Amino acid sequence: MMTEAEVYEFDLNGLIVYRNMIPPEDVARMNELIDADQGGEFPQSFSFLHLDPLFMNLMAHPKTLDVMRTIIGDWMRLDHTYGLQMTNGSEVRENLHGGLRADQGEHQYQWAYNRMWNGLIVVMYALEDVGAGDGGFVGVLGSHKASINTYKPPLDSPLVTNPALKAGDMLIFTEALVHGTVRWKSTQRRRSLLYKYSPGYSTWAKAENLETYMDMAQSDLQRDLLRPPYVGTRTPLDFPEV
Ligand SMILES: O=C(O)CCC(=O)C(=O)O
Repeated sequence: MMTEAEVYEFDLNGLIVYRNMIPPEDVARMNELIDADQGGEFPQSFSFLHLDPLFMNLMAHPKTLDVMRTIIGDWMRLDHTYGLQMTNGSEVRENLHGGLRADQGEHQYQWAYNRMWNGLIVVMYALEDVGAGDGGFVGVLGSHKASINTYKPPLDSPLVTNPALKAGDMLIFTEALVHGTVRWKSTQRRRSLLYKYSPGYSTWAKAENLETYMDMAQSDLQRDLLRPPYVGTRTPLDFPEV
């Protein structure tokens, strides 16, 4: 579970970074697998979960699930995954989106009974370094608790933060945070893997899209993470030791 200091930070900001989540040799292997799959193409958004058990294992990373237990609770499920990559030549649709109760109210952030309650949560792993000001992911710290949803700051506002990450780091944020993308400015490429998790009762993406991955799951834990949303008779995950 998250420490009190980590909960404080996530509550205050709506995002938190954990360092060194993927060992460098796995980062290198993942990049190789993705490069091989793309065969010289460089789509801005790509799928990867089917490419190798490494990616399915990352879905069930013990530390990540332990953190998500605090953020979502014991009945979490994988909602959907995709990769994002950019070069400084990529045409990026710069934007801010999300925010408290956006998307039919799904993007929620609330405290009740001494814990937080969340909707869709993004776990983003960097497979390449992101320097401050490189661009890519941006967020408005604290906006998951904003009282105004008719205004979003301009992208060049000092309220818009561009967190720095090293390859292998993990950035977690709630979709209730106002966030988005800006143009990539570094001469090195951006590449991130996004694993999005929901409470067990809800889904943001079409839940049936996950069916194709069931056969690739390596364990009951992975199969349980791939379950569609439901409540009655749902059992909590058998969490691995951290
Ligand atoms: O990382 C990015 O560029 C944006 C990600 C995003 O908008 C999202 O996960 O909803």
